[in-house]
Amino acid sequence: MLASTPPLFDDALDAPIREELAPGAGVLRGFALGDAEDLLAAIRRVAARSPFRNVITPGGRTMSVAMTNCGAAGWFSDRRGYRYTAIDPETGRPWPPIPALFMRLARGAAHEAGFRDYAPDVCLINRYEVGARLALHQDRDERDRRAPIVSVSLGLPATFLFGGFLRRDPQRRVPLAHGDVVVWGGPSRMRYHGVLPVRDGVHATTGVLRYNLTFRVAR
Ligand code: MD6
Ligand code: FE
Repeated sequence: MLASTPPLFDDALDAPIREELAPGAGVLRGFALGDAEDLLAAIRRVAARSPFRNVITPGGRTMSVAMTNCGAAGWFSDRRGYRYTAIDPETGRPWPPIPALFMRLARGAAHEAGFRDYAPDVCLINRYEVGARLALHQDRDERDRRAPIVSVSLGLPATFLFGGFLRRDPQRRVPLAHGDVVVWGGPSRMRYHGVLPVRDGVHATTGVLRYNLTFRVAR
């Protein structure tokens, strides 16, 4: 676990440098860079089967972030609440399987951060247009709240808000760029976090969009 291992100071210049955010949480800068184009192609294939949609919160607000999922279950929300479903409510069919590349990347990143044998069963895919944001929240709908979340940023940069265990705790602002991976588990798993509104810009690969993959052990 990140919490119990000393920091690794890699000699190799091309090795990702781990930036610890808190015990159990860290950023692997550029970890997904080499796979970025293939990841985006895989996202398009998933979205061809389970399209991006802007779900409604239980409070009745439409989320600015568009979402889809792959895996044995997917995260969904409507007026009845937040939950994981085995069937995509929009298509009536199971969510597409997690692409092999996604699994390799998620396992590799978790391993790099000290979490062995990571076996996510859900990958939530978020798509941010300019101005889209994710309000401060805890990821608390998963059964296993110790297993890490692996979070992959693609496209336009964003500012990740990284807080404490209470909503009112102060937050750090963590810039996340194309290819950065955040691993988030152990004692930090229940920290509040969010994403500031994505700023205007154009990314060479994704244009005016930011994508984020978050892998979870949900069921
Ligand atoms: C995002 N990420 O970066 C949204 N949750 O687009 C999350 O909500 C998140 O990045 C838990 C752990 C890492 C994350
Ligand atoms: Fe989250």
